[in-house]
Amino acid sequence: MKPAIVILGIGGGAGKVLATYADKYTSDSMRLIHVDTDADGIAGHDRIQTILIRNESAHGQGCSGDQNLGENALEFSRNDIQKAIGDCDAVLVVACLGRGTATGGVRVLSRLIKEENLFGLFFVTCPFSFEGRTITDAADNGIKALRQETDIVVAVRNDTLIEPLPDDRKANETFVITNTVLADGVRGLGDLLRCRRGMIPVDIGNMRKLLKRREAFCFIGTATADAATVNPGEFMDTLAASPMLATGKVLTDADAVMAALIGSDDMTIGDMTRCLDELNSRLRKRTRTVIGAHSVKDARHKLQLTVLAITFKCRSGARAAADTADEMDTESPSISQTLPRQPSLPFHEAGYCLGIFSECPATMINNQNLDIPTFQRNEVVLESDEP
Ligand SMILES: Nc1nc2c(ncn2[C@@H]2O[C@H](COP(=O)(O)OP(=O)(O)OP(=O)(O)O)[C@@H](O)[C@H]2O)c(=O)[nH]1
Ligand SMILES: [Mg+2]
Repeated sequence: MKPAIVILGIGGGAGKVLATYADKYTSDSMRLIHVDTDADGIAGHDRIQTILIRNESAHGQGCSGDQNLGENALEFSRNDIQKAIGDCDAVLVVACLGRGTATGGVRVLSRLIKEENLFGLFFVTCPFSFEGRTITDAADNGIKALRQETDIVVAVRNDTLIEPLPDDRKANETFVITNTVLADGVRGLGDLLRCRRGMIPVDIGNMRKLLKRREAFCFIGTATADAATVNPGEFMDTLAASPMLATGKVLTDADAVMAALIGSDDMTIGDMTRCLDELNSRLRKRTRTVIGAHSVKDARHKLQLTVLAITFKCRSGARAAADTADEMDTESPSISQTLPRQPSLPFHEAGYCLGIFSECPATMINNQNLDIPTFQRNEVVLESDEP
């Protein structure tokens, strides 16, 4: 049968995440492909199809951080990759950005996925800050370029994977844990993709709108429960205790939440409703949500919930204020009554005031008004028909 979704890891870091995924999710039917320029990094796992690129610039020893080499290498092996993903209809690309193969190669993959008319979702990590500016800047630029070319980029900062862990945890164990959290993220995104055609389909259009060209970072949580005995409250407590969500109020503070509930075919409508209601009850009123649910045969009487809590890099003033008001409404109504009120200031009366308060002169340089229009300050993304 045609595999609907392919998980394609590119570069050394992604290979380790894929290997962790293959070990942990043994019964899942996703097809896994690992593409790398480094023979040593190739995930030697019998569930993972590998494509080792050896061209004149990458001789099987990696790209040593050179993104142009990475891009050329992927371009060189484009036919092999095309053949490997050809019969799927969605590709989940996993890439740890910052060095050569993945950062250069994702550009080629995003073009290829578009040309093949496939649905592409990019799951990328940004380097640990201790790796230094050169690598973190390379990853930042790579992610910016990728966001211009493709709609759905889900990014995780490696730093957020280790923040919850105690300082005295052994470094090698820490990497095992971070790769497990990332493998869970891959699983969750795969579930979201599976839910595109589920009972409650994930609204991909909405997901695209939320993430399009926007700097967003995500935190991943997962929980599993027995379908026969699930208690929605405990289920959600388990989710909230996942390593990346356990630090503070990640879930409640999220700007957007994407969630997929996958159950076996004996999942009841009652359990499904109660679990998703419980999840919604733990979010702010204004958190935007994309939620899907699906039942599958291979779920072995389990319910599996994955949540991506998404934070936009710069919250707009309006949104932050709305969130504060939200918090006051729901958490401490008495505070809102005691806070001093700032008198409201009128806006400029000119035909197009750009949301500037009266008596504040515009920032004019060389006869040009450099004040930023309100909608841009608020990071409002304008929808257009342009591809
Ligand atoms: N979370 C996690 N991140 C990793 C791991 N290994 C590497 N990374 C991250 O991935 C980034 C890129 O490293 P690689 O994936 O090895 O680079 P590459 O894409 O293979 O590029 P070249 O080695 O230059 O060919 C690093 O800077 C790290 O931030 C890992 O095991 N876990
Ligand atoms: Mg490498």
